[in-house]
Amino acid sequence: MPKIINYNPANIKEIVSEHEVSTSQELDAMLEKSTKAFKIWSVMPAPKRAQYLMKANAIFTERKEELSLALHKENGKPLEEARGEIQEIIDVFDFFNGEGRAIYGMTGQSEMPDKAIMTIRQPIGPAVFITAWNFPAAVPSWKAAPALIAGNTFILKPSELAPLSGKLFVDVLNEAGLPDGVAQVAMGAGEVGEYLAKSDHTKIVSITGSVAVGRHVAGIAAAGFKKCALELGGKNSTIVLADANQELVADGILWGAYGTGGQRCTSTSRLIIDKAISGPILEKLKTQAAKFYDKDKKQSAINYAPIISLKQLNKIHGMVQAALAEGAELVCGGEILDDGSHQGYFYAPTILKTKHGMKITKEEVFGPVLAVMEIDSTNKTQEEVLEEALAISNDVDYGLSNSIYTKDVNLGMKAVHRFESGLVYLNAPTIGAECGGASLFGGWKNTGNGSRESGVAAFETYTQYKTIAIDYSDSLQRAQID
Ligand code: UN1
Repeated sequence: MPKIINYNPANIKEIVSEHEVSTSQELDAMLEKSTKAFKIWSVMPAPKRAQYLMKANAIFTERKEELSLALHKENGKPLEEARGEIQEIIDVFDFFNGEGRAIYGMTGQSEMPDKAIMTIRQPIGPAVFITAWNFPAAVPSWKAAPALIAGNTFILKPSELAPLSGKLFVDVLNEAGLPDGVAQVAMGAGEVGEYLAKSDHTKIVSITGSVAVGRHVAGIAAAGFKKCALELGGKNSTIVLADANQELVADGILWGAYGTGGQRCTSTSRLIIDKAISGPILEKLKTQAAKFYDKDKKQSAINYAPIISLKQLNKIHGMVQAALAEGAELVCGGEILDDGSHQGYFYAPTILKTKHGMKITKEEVFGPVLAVMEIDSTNKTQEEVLEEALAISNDVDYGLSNSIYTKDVNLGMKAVHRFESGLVYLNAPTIGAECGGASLFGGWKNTGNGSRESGVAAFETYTQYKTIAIDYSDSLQRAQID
């Protein structure tokens, strides 16, 4: 029986967990169970469903430290960040549990007398979640909370690079007493996700991953007319105008570009900056970035995330090398951090001075690499500088998260409206999206297909509309005729 061995990427000698890969017979049994459980779960009143989820949230809260530690080990992100991720589950559940009383529909006005028209939202059926390794606990919760509260069941297929947190997440839900088969987990690589997505039992597919995987699975979903939610890559930028608070910019870029080792979909990978102020800011960034590791020992410090795998580490290094060959200038970093002990997969926080159009300014790196593009502001108004910066920012295939630093409210608001992305920040970094309510997560262009997660719009994925017309006139009323 093939096995998944889950290593700690910060200490590759440590095995965090082992999992059997689900066989096709096991997957078939899960799919059938999911359909059966849907019959029970979907007819339960939503406020009652919320009670189960509130119980689960009490367990998440109680076990926050234990779950954070497991996540810290399997993904390698600093414990503080892992705690933030478990907190994200708690926040998402808090929000959607309240929605158990608020999955609103609408009422309208009939064109005929004594007739009422209303539209309600109902669950769709079993869902399959295919998730990535960078947020192995929070992202499953973004999908599961709205899916469950709306009355759907699910099977989670976590990334084989970080499967433990997804399994623990589903375990907690079951411990909270969910009916058997409502929440399940399947283990394996891409083919397991594909098998589940293809099944006739599956009515919803939600994926967080690469554009290539998203395109492939979306094709499968489309052929089966299944609802499909995609949350794919990003090439996020921060624009910095000359009047920005420089300390704030340095702190924001440092966190945006190097938090989680640059392995967030929302990570800052491009800095578009007025040349008049780039010197001191790059100097600040260089000094701060150096604190993430010991240059002599080539070892990472405790507050810095490793790269998830050797394959990713080599890919990142390859992209940096290619950028240098294309004419980029190395400001700092550009090396694999290894003192010879091969303990973990760390990459030095890297800054490259680039020109817009180079490959590194267009393609997602998913690592701690910042491509800087300077705008010469000599004889230009700040408005003209902003125009140039926005043209560069928007000239990529992705549209997840962008930000701008300026104290000028007019220019700031202009940018907020003109960025082509689902998330936009003013005087804040591109990472750290909040959850719930009006805070929706998702992107434009190749980042997705318009679906949104973690906020109230997630119900677009997990419910279908039903319009009900009630004629109490006791006569035949013909629409559009009488
Ligand atoms: C992701 O990278 O896919 O906005 C999720 C953030 C986090 C979630 C990122 N709350 O940075």
